[in-house]
Amino acid sequence: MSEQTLVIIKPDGLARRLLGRIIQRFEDKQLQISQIKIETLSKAQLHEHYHHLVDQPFFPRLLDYMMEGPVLLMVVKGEQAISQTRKIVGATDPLEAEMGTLRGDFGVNKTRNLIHASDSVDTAQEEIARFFG
Ligand code: IDP
Repeated sequence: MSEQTLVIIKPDGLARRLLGRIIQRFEDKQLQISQIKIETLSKAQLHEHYHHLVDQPFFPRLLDYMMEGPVLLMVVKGEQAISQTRKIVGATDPLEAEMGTLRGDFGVNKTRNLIHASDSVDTAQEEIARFFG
């Protein structure tokens, strides 16, 4: 089934000049980038996006990381795009993520894990609406 999902390449992905290699992985898997933009996210947007984590001890660190610089936001479209994208991205902790996944290959630690991808049909819809209207 064709789906859409939201991907955010976090600030270090841009600072480390990894955009080309990251986007290539999605295109290699026959997924399509249907919308794309680069933007610096505000504290308010991040509170909304990470509302399920605001009470976590690492939340201030996550906010600082996500506001280090601009992020790249994109809508990725295709067959089972949500689960395919989560597979390409890998586990939250880059030390546990499989090699060959983006986090496994390029992630630094549990906070600085390079990339975000929606985790369900409902969150994908919500996140695409939040960032692309
Ligand atoms: P996900 O990004 O793999 O879906 P979530 O649990 O939704 O994982 O967490 C959102 C983001 O918060 C992660 O991508 C990571 O940047 C950060 N994070 C999650 N858990 C931890 C943790 O235990 N320590 C530090 N940062 C974390």
